[in-house]
Amino acid sequence: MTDIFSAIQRTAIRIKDAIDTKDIGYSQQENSSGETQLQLDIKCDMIIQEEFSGVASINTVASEEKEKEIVLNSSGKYFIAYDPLDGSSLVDVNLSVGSIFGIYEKSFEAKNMVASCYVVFGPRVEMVFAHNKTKLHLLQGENFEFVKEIRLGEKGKLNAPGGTQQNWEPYHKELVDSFFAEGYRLRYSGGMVPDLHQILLKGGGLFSYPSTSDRPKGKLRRLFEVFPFAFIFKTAGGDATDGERDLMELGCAHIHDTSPCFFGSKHEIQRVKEVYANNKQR
Ligand code: P6P
Repeated sequence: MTDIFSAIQRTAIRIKDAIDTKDIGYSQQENSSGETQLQLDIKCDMIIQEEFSGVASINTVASEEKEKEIVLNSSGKYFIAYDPLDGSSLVDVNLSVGSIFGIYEKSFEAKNMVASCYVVFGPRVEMVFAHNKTKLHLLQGENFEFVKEIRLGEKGKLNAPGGTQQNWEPYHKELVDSFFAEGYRLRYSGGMVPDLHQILLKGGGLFSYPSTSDRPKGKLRRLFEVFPFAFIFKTAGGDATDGERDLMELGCAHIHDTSPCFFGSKHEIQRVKEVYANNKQR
């Protein structure tokens, strides 16, 4: 696993340089989710594949920016799914963005996830790596230095409600509003990585990207985004659900499948499950 940590460290340094390059605009290509790719998306995807190609323990990679997975070394142990630069369009308005990595053994299935990681590119470059514990690292020069273990409180105070509000189910709006009525503070930038990073570092709360009328299966991708953060939150003492099931119990029929998702402290996730269960019966 240290070889993968080191490879991710190398990608972070190269991606930080790529982000600092002046605006390199949109390409003529679309990714598998039909989103027009920034040239920066393509560059970051190339950087990660290049660095991972040199790691003998990596068998296969799957990128959010590519239709299919790619076998790098058929005798390798690990399968890595990654989003090279999630929320890349936020670079144009100078907001934080991030790379997300899900590390699996044998196959791209949540039950086979053994570690996950993200790198957040903000005023500082930080990495959170979850294996047996969830650990925060800060980029100092060419190396990430360990800062601390991240543990979530039982209950938090931040609320990050994603998705287009006019397309929420009424009971989802009631759920979100109930937290605000209890004094939770709105913290939502539109970047999954910094929004979840803030909840992890500020002791907890709730991030939600539900099923909506325009996206009944949610927007966020299971392999590249949902499973990695579910693993991180659960390892840090929090929880993660699709409203009904534990996110880590979900399957994944296609590498670009999505899921409604909620990540947070245990108290908030319990409330989500209760509200969704009550409305399932209606
Ligand atoms: P919305 C960015 O495009 C992204 O994939 C995640 O980083 C983020 O959480 C979500 O989409 C934001 O989506 O619909 O709220 O703008």
